[in-house]
Amino acid sequence: MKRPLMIFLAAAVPVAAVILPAASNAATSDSGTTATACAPLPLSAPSGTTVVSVTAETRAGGTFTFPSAFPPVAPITDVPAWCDLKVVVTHPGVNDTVNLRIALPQDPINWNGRFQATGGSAYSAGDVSDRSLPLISAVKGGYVGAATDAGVKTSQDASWALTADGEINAGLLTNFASRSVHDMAVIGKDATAKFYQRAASYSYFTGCSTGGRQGYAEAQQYPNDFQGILANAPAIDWNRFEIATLWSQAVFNEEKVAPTKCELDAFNTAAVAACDTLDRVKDGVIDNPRDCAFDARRLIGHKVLCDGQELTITKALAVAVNKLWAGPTTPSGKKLWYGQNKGSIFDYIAAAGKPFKVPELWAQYFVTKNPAFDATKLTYQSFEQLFNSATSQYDAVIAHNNPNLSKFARAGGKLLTWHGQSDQLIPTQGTVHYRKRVDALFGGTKRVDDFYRVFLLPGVDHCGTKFFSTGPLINSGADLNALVNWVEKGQAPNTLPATSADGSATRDICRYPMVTRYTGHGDTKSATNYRCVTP
Ligand SMILES: [Ca+2]
Repeated sequence: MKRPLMIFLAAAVPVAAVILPAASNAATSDSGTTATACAPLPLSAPSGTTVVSVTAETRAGGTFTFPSAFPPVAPITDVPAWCDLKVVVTHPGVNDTVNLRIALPQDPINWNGRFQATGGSAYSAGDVSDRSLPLISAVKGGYVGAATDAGVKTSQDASWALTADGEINAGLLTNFASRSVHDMAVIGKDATAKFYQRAASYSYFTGCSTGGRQGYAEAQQYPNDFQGILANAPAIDWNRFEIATLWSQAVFNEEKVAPTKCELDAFNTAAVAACDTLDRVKDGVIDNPRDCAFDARRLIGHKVLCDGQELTITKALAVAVNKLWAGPTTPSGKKLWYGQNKGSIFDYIAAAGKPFKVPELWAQYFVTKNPAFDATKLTYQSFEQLFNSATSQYDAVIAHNNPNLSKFARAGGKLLTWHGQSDQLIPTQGTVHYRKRVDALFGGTKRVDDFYRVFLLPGVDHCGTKFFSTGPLINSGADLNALVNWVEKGQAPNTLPATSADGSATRDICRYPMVTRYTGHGDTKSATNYRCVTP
C-alpha cells in the first residue's frame, strides 16, 4: 500500500527529548511561593523583526495522543503543565505574519534549565499547532520548547513563494531558509529568561530533513544561537538534492521506460542479495553501500512476478536503474549530484510519471516560477538547465553548504548529525560531501571531530522510521542525550546506540569516517561483537 506522502517528512527527532533525564542543575521550585505567572511577556526580537503580539495560556499537562501522526507515535504521558506563549512577529517590508510558539514548563521544578528550538519538514519550518509533537516532547523532557512557522504554509504547499505579480517573495524565502530560526532562538531565549528570571543554561536545536537544514544554517550563519545542534538527514545543498530527486523523470523519458514499483524493487532486492555479506554479516543490510558494485544489467532477462504478471527485465530498464543509483549527470556525463544508495527504496522519487511533490513544488514555484511546470517532461538537457537554474538562483539563500564552521567551533558549539544509508529522499553522500569539504577546510577529520560528528546508519531510511529501515535505529533520545553530554560534559560521542525495529539486535554505530564492523565472533545481533574500524 502506498504510504501517505508525509511519512518521510515528519521529523522523528523531537520525540528524542522524552527520555532525557532532568539535569542536575534543574531549577528548583521555591515551595510554589515564587511560581511564575503565565502571562504575556514583553519580548525582545532581533533587529529587523518586530513583535506584533504575545499571548499566554496555561496548558494542563497529562497524556497526549497524536492520532494523525505518521509514522505513528506512542502517547506521551505525564507531561507537566506548561505556559503556552503564542508570539506573532513580522518583518517590516515583508508584510509577513510569523507564528512562534514557546512552551515553558509552568513549575520551575519541571524545567531542566535548557532551551530547545525545534525544526520542520519539507516546506514547514516547524509545528506550531496546539498538539505540536516537538513542543510536547520537549516539555515532557524538561525543556523549554520552541517552534516557528516562518510565516509560510504547510509542508506540502509552496504557493507562498510567489507574489501576486509572479515574483519570488524573497522575504518569505529568507524566513523559511534561515531567519525564522534565528528569530526563534533570540525570542525563545528571551522568553525563557524573563519567565524563570534566569537565563537557560544551554540552548539546543533539534531537527531532521528540513529541520536538519535549519540546524546547519544556524551553525553557519548564527554560530552563537545554540551550543548544541542535532541536525539529522540534513536537507543541505537543497537545490542540488531537490532537483536530483527529479532525475528519475528525465531518465525514464530518455530511456523510454515506465517501471512499476515491483520491477524497481527487484533491483534493490538483487543488490542487497549480492552485497549483503560485504560487511561480513548476512542480515539483509548493505552496511556500506558505496562498497557495492552490483550492476543493474545483471538483471537483464530476469523474470519478475508483479501482480500475478510475469515481466522480463529489459536492458533499457537496467540502464535506467544504474543511472538512478549513479545520480544525475549532464548530457555529456559530468556528475551533478549523488544518487540514492543501493538498498534504499525507489518509492516516491522514482515513480514513473509521478514526480515527488517536494522537488516538483521547488521546480514549479521557485526555479521556473511556473506552477504549471511539468517535471514529467524532463529530458537530460532540460534537467541540466533546471539544475543550473536552481543553483544559480538560490544557492546563496538556501544551500547552507558553507563549510566554514570556524565561528561555531570557536564559540564552543557542537554539531551532531546522523543520516541513514538507506535514505530514499536525501542522498547520504551529500552529507558526506559536505563533511569532506569541512575536513578539507580545517585540515583533517581530527580537528573537525572536536565540534562536528557524523554518524551513517546502515539500512536506515529518511529520518529513521520503522517502515523502510532494515538496519538498527538510534535508540529513542540517545542522539540528543549524546549531544547534551558532549556540550555540557565534554564527552564527545564515538558511537550512538541503536536497536533493530523488532528489538532483536543491537549495534553501537561508529562515527564517520569509521565503520562498525563485526569481529567475526559471537552473536551478530549483539553490539558487543562489533568494533569501530577505519575502512
Ligand atoms: Ca550485511
